[in-house]
Amino acid sequence: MNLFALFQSRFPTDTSLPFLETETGRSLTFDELDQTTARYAGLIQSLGAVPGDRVAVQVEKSVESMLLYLACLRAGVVYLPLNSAYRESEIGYFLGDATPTIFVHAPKDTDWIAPICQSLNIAHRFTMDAESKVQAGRGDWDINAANCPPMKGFVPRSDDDLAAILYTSGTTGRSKGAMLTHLNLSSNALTLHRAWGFQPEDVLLHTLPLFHVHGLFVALNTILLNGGRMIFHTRFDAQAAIAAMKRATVFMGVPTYYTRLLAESSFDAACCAHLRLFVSGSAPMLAETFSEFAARTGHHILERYGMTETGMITSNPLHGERRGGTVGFPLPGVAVRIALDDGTVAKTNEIGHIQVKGPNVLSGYWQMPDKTAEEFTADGFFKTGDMGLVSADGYISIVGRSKDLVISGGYNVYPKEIEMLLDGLDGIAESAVIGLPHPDFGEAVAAVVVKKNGAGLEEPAIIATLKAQLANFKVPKRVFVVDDLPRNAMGKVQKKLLREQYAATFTSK
Ligand code: MCA
Ligand code: AMP
Repeated sequence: MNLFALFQSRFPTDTSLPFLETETGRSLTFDELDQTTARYAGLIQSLGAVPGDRVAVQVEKSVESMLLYLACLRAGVVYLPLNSAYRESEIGYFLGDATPTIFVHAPKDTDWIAPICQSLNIAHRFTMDAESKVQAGRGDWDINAANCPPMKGFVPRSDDDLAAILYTSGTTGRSKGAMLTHLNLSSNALTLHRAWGFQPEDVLLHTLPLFHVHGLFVALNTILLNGGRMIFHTRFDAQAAIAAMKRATVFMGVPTYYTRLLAESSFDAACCAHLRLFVSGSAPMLAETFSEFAARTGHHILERYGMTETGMITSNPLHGERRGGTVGFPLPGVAVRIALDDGTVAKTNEIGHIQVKGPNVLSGYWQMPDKTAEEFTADGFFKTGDMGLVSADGYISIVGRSKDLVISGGYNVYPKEIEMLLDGLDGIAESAVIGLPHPDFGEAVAAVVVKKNGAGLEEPAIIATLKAQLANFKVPKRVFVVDDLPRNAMGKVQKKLLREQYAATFTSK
């Protein structure tokens, strides 16, 4: 079934009711949602985009950006959201790889985006403004859509048809487009909606970005299935979130959101009196955060675990013990196993590779059949790259990663991508990029570099050079210059030693 049609089937009978309200007091009714997505879908069709074509979008979070996602589902095209922090070379790669028919971007980026689109022969390029602008959502996308005949109904799609492609970086430094079908998204949203006990009176406080799985599929799809309603903030701001909690029943965030809430001295049980559920994921939550939150508010944060490729895999229970430091149980319909190196299944409390199978798991990586085959076992389980164990009473804990990955403030950073850029800089002989404990972001990116012949760029210049080429959250917050990188007998850089050596960099103040 087309996922948009599934959402629509859950909308209230009285479609003049509001679906969302923003922090600036703007509201959007179900009627308006229907009419605008019909016009957007009409524009998509009138541009000649057919089911399966990609529509790439790199804009700031706004009501209109959310409606554009829904319009893509409605028109049967493949939605391809891109983090608004991505820079020229990152966007060039994604557009070149995904070859979208339409690209919608922020007006402020036109100078560097227009030449990329021209060189890649992207047929249609439009702009969409940020929510904070006076005419929210206005840009030439909205102006063109206003004159377009609205689409009636929706384009039928079957379970296996693609709904979205989301790029995730890889340990080889080359990003892969995870192909997600209508079934992948609908099955996971239906599962979460049930598992987290959504009721008609729920109100979701949405403060997450809309270009990654957490904000787009976990939060938004679930509340759409619930037939609304949502308080919509364009970014996470702890004080604004606390103020909005008076009217919300459910909140979802990455661990950094919770540490920032706890850093507000005014944040207490009274602020959360209206809420029934706090959900955390995308990165490990420290046990201290879990217990401090419980002590301060009386709420036990429900931690869950997932991936771009799989949607949500496990969750702590809604009813029953939510255990800090664990990610709970496999979600209904999702098979999870802990495999040892030899392929056998681990015993209780034995650490192994987390593997997953179910209707939530991606259909493959865009135009990378070999990479897709590598990431699945012979019996069809997806290899997450996370290491974990199952306790005697069934709780799963993530204890590490077999993939070289840093998660900073909920965003994934693959060291290889940054090391390749560093190694290409004049005067750098080699580099190692690591994640170090950080009080705000959980982990922060740092680089250790060896200069060629002792000469070349210093830390500020290296950081400035990387800032021009990389999304800001990937840029190392510190660069250490050393004479040699520690290596083992096989010649492999020993990142563990570097992580130990620089462990106190961000925490010792
Ligand atoms: C911003 N900065 C960061 C990050 N965000 N540095 C490291 N890590 C970050 N995550 C830097 C900027 O480069 C800038 O540095 C400075 O911090 C201030 O930027 P600003 O934009 O003002 O920061 P912010 O608005 O306070 O953002 C921090 C944030 C945000 C609220 C934690 O990063 C965020 O919303 N993260 C959520 C990510 C997310 O949705 N992840 C889900 C992925 P400078 O001044 O030097 O330029 S989905 C997923 O992982 C799976 C599927 C799952 O399980 O959910
Ligand atoms: P992404 O590539 O953005 O989909 O990130 C997926 C990765 O985030 C997973 O493979 C895990 O390493 C990590 N992750 C997500 N949720 C959690 C969690 N609750 N605890 C620990 N790691 C998590």
